[in-house]
Amino acid sequence: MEKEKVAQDQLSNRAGFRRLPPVYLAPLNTIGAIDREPADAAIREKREKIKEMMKHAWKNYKRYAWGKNELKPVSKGGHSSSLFGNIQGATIVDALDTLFIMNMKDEFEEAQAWVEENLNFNVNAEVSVFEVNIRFVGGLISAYYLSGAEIFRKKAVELGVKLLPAFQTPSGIPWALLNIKSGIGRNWPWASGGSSILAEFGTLHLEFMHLSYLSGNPIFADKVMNIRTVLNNLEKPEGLYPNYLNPNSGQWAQYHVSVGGLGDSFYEYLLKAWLMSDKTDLQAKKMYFDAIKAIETHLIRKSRNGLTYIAEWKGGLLEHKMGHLTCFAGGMFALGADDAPEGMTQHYLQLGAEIARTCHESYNRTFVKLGPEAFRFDGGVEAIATRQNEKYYILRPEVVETYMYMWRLTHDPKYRKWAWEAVEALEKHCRVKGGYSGLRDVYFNKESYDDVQQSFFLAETLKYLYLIFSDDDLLPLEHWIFNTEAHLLPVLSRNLKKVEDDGK
Ligand code: DMJ
Repeated sequence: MEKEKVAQDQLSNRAGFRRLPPVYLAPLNTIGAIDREPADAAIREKREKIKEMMKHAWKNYKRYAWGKNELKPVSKGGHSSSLFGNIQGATIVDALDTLFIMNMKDEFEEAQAWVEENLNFNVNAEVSVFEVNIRFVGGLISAYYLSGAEIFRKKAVELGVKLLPAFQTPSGIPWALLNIKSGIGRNWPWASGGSSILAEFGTLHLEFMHLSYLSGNPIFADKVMNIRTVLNNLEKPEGLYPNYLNPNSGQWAQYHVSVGGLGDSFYEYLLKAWLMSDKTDLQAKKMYFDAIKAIETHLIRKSRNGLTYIAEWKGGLLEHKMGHLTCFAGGMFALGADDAPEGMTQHYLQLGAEIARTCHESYNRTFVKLGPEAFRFDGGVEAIATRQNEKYYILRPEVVETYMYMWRLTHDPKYRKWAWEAVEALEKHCRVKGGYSGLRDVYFNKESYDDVQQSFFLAETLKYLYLIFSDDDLLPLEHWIFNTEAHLLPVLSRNLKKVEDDGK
């Protein structure tokens, strides 16, 4: 009751809110969200194959795990992850926009019907604020902009309100975990000194800005702008952002810096906040370019044989390891290149290409041609996992995500070639009768399945692959921002009002 009251007070007490500038959204369902066949027959065929993969993943989820969060493709049942508490239907919400852009109308409609009838946030559930935001809030907002169906907007805002109590900490840096019934938050027990995690609280910005525009309530934007202010005001060691921040003191807790797990999408969201604001959010731009400059100085290295990699920084010492998660950074560097400080555009495009190459090597040096969770550059090895617990592949998207940006921005055919290699490897080693499964060891010549079809396989991996074999006018990058789960958020254009007025 107390939590409900706080949420209600926050929503009704509009007087004290700073007004947001008026923003005019693109007319729904217009800009490049409608399917178009590529002219080249060979490309069309490849794209069709990827759509068939989506059908296989969806059909089996529907048959064996409908309404559950994820599918167990080998044992053919539902898989529940503690990340969503007992919120259900992660695969359905994560898949919505992929179904839409692949023109899978019947499947989209059955997913929408499930959301209307069954998606329920009135549950006693402790959830990961980050995961629920990127998958559920992001997926619902994206489905709303693509389809115009009001239910998605309503559900996104309803969930956004449920997440607000997470911000009730002395610094306003949110808790990682929140019970969405009681409104009680806490941090991961393993996180250094009770800290919140940079990649988690730093990956709310895009969705929360849209929640404010979609609800007409600035509270969501205020919460994430406060996170921005706290981070901007803090002293940064060597210009770097540590992964751990204590929400009580508002101070860094441990000097561990990573562009992979625990840090990754914070940097991505700085860049995308700049792009999504139609390049008006100058603070985000500055923080992004300052951050990647420091990263380049302190974390990026070249191996003996010329592979560029991004290491992890621990209080000044480098661990020469790069995570699969870190591979998204190639696409990020390339996406931001155009707006780089003077003379640096080519440099960042090149850096993106080098990271793409390294990540491709990490795939190419395995038996299955899909990359491990982490690979190392020490002890005489390059781009190879040396520890048993780093050899798995869980259908992650980051490498094909980077190929997608590199393809769009350079049209170098090697990215389509590499993407196709990944498709063939997925078909050969991850496809099973009941869907797609992750692998326990990518160097082993006999598949050992982890028996999980991750929801991000449908949200991200298959979407990025499909886009690589589509024309550039399907979801043009100037109009759409992909959240970190590949959900689509339109640029909040400052010119649309003018266009509308001129058109009258
Ligand atoms: C996804 O949920 C998102 O891409 C997130 O940013 C990182 N982890 C997974 C995919 O690997």
